[in-house]
Amino acid sequence: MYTYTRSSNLFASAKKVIPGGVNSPVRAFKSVGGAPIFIEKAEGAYLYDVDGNSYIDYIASWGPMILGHAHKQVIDALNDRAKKGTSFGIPTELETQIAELACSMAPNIDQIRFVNSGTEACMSAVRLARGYTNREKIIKFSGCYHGHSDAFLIEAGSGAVTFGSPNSPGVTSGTAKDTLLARYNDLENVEEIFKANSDEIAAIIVEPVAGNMGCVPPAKGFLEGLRNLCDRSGALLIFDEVMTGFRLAKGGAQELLGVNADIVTYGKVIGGGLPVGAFGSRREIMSHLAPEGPVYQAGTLSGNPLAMSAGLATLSILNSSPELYMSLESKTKYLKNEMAKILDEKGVAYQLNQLGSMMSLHFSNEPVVDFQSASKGNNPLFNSYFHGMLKRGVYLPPSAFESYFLNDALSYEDLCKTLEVFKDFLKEI
Ligand code: KE4
Repeated sequence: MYTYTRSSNLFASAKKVIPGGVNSPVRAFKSVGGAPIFIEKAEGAYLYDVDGNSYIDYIASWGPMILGHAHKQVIDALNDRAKKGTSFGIPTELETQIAELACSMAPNIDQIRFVNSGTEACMSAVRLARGYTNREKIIKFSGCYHGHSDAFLIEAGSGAVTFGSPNSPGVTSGTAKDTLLARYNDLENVEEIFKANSDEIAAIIVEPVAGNMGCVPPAKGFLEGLRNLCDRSGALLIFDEVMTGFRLAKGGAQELLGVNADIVTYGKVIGGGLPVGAFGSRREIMSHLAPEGPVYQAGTLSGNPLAMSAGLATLSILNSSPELYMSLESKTKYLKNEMAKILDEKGVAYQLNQLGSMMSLHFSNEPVVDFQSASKGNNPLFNSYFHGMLKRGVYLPPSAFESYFLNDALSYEDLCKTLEVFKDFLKEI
């Protein structure tokens, strides 16, 4: 039986000095109830909390830890680099090395600029698109999350929805008027918005595979339709690949789905577990960025040598092991298919969405194809599922509006253990 004494004491102390006791809202278990556990360490596919409990990890730090935790080559790269100093605010060769590698892995990107988070990457990509097109409005999709920059907190997905405040206080009406909301997988809706705002739209920003309302793959023709709308109107198409980049394939969703964006944003995997975001595009667009062009964007720790060394080690491994993606997808499909068999036997209404190494389970009898359908899930059942798995040693995302991220260190034995735990939980309901 798992006990959480030390975690609950640490949570009480944390709440005194950190708002809500966490540095990112979704970690606080607000959506699923209860109190978060505190992690002592992680290795491979396993998390170890401060009370000595271990967990099979299915969030992988919300995506970055695709190789598993404390991967030897990543840790060695960090150790070697740290001895040379941690930050200079002066260019290093490392930045060029990871930029060259990222541009070689991702389709249609000539240049890339590194920042410190996915939010910064998406915020900067929108500013670049506005500066390049000299237009002000953007289209985003309900249920998609692009970080906590003001322009995106207009019925965002992920934490903002889980947190129950889709339109965050502090976002001005002036900002909100330039963000137009569309329905994911609804091309007609996007066309209507273009008609109503024709030459004012600077960009569409979209998660090419949505991961912040659960895992919601694009409907057939959806991304191609967005591409055509942008080509016809002169708006730019921004793929937010913070989750999917270097995860769904070496070239991310662009490669897997065969649709090219104009600007692509990255985060998570590209930093190998350290704070890194990035955005890339063809040279003609990126040349608008300072110091070459007039669109300003900057950051003290952008391209930080430690973060770059973890990212470079991670991308190098991914780049040299294409079989890793097939193996990850097979493991994810196995987990999904076996969970489906168990749920069918139990007679529970469910939807299992999956693409590559991303998946999500929704207790609903309606296909989950957008934010509205994702919101119809049986949340109380989801919450008991989350806690039922947690207390049996399986750590899932603490929200029905998130995706599972499988990592390469997961073995089929871990997956079978997870399925046994799942069967045991279902006996409770
Ligand atoms: P960060 O600023 O959190 O590094 O990235 C923002 C972001 C941008 N775009 C997409 C598609 C994202 O999923 C994210 C962040 N993802 C969430 C999890 N759904 C991060 C977890 C958290 O907020 O703590």
